[in-house]
Amino acid sequence: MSIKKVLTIAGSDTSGGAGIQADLKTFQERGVYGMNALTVIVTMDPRNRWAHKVFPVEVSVIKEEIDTVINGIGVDALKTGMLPTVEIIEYVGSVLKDLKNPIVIDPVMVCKVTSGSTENLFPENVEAMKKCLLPYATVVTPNLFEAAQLAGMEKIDTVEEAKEAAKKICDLGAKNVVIKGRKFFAGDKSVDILYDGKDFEFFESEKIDTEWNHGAGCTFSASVTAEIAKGSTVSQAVATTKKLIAEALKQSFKLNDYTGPLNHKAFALK
Ligand code: PXL
Repeated sequence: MSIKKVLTIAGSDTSGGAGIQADLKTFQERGVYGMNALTVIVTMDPRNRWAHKVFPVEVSVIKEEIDTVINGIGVDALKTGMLPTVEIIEYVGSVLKDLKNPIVIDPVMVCKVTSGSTENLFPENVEAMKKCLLPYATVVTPNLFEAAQLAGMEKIDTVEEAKEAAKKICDLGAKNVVIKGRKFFAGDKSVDILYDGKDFEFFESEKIDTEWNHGAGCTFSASVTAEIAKGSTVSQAVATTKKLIAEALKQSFKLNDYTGPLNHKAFALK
């Protein structure tokens, strides 16, 4: 069988909506075979406003996981998600350096805990991501906060600032960057910006206002990875993904007072 094989090097979201759980669900729905190298286990405190705790996996274990998949099976494309320590980022970078396959870097820095808080969980990791991951990225998929951090900008409020950040991120070695900038335009549109080092492309969808959007970033990068593995260009992969994310957000649901995921079923092949 010629099913495409994809790997996610990412964390476990115990609540099931983000992390490797989102990645594997999305891979399944997009018709590719998903595998994982687990980097960290994330738990949430039901008695303290769902505060996140992170438990990194030993680098020696991550090494075995990656060896199992890459040398034991082989991949058509891979993505990275939450990489919680500088040591893990450096190790993963040393693996990416020698790979010929498309690589999607989701530079996870925040978990929306409550009230949309955007505090970098791992501020010390930004420099390591810039140095060890971005040079090997076929595409990097930051949200506005992550794009600003990678570009060394205080914040991104306008399309012009997003374009400036995209250029800075490509200057760090990424071949393409897609900045998920849903808040740029007032009204009912959500707009993402793709930059390929030369030209900008804008992707629009209906803006879905829901509190229950947990896992949207992981799902976005997983879908882009799956589409690229199947042969899409980066631009085609982003276009398909943008449409499906809007649908998945329409079908999202509440799990408890703090969190609710988008619905990965919306990614099903038609
Ligand atoms: O949504 C970012 C994210 C990524 N990866 C893992 C997570 C989260 C947020 O909860 O738990 C493992």
